[in-house]
Amino acid sequence: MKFFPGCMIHNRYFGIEKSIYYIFEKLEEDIEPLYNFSCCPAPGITKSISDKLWFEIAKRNLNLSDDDIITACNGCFTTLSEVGSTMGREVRHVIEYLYTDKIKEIKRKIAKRIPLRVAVHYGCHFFRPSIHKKFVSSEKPKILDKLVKVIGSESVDYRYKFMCCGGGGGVRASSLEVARELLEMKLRGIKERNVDAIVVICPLCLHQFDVGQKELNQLGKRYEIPTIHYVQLLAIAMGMDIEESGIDMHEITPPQFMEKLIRGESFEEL
Ligand code: 9S8
Ligand code: 9S8
Ligand code: COM
Repeated sequence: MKFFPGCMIHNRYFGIEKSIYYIFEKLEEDIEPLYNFSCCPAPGITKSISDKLWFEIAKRNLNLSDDDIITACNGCFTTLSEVGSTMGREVRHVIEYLYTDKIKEIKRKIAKRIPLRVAVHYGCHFFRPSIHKKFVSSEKPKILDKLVKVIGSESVDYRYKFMCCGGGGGVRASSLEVARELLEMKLRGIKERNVDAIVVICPLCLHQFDVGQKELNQLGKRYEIPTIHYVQLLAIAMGMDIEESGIDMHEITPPQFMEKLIRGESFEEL
């Protein structure tokens, strides 16, 4: 299996990459980096400029290896799985892989439970459009809610749970005001439910929730909800050092959250 990190994980959120290697080692599954990759290219931006450019660059990335490819970014998953399907190649999102192939194994490899109340955010490209995402419900997916439960956390529903975070499709890059408005709609719904954290499965969603809250706070708002990629949370639950997960590089890291991550709940306490 080859891991395709894409631009954001490779350059900014490498704790996500480290977490994946840690998880795969614990699961005794082989995984290697895909060398010489370029931007996938991003579906919301490149595809809207040129279908052909989008297709050809994705094809080059896929042709770098004959192995199965796995990704932890929703945008990369959309591009590579859609182009891959025309070439007879299967590309998987790590969350779908962990849920479908490894959920029992994960249960056995948890070193400490992490009892948090969390708001999960799927992100558009994981489950839409339904014609390309047949493995999951495009109306009301449950995969992530169930994966969160496996590590001892509780997933709570909130307003606009299945709405876009406002970061993708070039919105954050081209129109920060619109991106902020969408983000705040989500954040208000999440804040009402009084959660410990937001759990995402895409580095751009992570960026939008984390850096986006900091930007809102600079405008006089008050949001302090930490955001974490599911693989970071899982790696910590499997025993990885919190520093390795890269969470301390995120903007919003309230001490009480960090403590809960470190402490967890060992099985003896249960
Ligand atoms: S690569 Fe370049 S911009 Fe991005 S992170 Fe995920 S989607 Fe694919
Ligand atoms: S939601 Fe709507 S387009 Fe997306 S996948 Fe990640 S970034 Fe957040
Ligand atoms: C979002 C990717 S994960 S893109 O901005 O829509 O291309």
